[in-house]
Amino acid sequence: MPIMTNKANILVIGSSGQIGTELVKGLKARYGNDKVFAADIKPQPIDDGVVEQLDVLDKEGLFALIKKHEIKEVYLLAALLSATAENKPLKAWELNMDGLFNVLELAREGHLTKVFWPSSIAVFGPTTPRINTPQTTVMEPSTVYGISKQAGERWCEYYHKRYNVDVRSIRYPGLIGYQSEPGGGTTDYAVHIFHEALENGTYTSFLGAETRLPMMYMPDAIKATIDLMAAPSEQVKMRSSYNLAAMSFTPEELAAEIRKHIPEFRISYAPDFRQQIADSWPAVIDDSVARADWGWKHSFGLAEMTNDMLVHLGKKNKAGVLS
Ligand code: AKB
Repeated sequence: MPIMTNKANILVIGSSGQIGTELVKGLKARYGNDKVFAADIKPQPIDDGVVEQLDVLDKEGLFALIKKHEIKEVYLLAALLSATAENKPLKAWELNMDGLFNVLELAREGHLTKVFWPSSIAVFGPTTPRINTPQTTVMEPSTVYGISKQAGERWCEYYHKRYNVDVRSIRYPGLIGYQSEPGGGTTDYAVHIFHEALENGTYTSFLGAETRLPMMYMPDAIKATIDLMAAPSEQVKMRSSYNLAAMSFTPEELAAEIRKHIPEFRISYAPDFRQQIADSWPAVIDDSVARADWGWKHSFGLAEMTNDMLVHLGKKNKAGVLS
């Protein structure tokens, strides 16, 4: 049974990705199966519904889908993440910016009432304070992904101020979940490590042992996203994007936490080009503004997240390492 009724029809674009896979389930649980529609450029089958094929760069196709399902709210998750974007800078700029413009324009034209667009800790750069990075601070991103997110934030704020578009956003930290694979980010190691620990007992990290980054367990991220979109408009004071935090750890600290469950687990380090990206990002985020404005609160720290990941992945693991 859905928790809430009388909600507008919702479209999740990028529904087959790391966040989309879990967000569709979370939205259906909150608002009901019949209210939530999924679309992706490469649709993956889901248990309880159809996934439409959609390239968000095709504005006419997007508009047709919005009309077909009487969509009023869009969660736009289609994007190239930090590591992939470094290999395809122009493609990343096109997808990350034009996809956003297509959705913002449909909202400006009055076809949508609310838009969610994800930003990232990648909006910060090497000149940003790395510890307790404030909501408002120096932002000189050095990656294509970060530049696109920084520009996107400015455009979201602009569309809100100039056209009254109700657009809301979160600067996601690295996200960790057991239901979906990450796709091309710098923080992906924190998901891969669990799979490798359970399957092989070893993992080679592409970030160095002491690289501290902000991270969040997926159930917290999904709850934050849905809660932000459900918050009364006057509580959403930041129309660029909100800092959001739950935990910060290094690969070494994560490995030590995994070893509490799998004592024989071993980690080694072979940093690659993603090290430079990680080094340009904050280590610890100050999210007090989100907590004050719309009541954000995380539930999972390092120990709780690690335990939950291993329980869920362990159950799926044929070798039954944890059972
Ligand atoms: C990435 O690593 O690119 C993403 C992000 C922090 O936005 N997970």
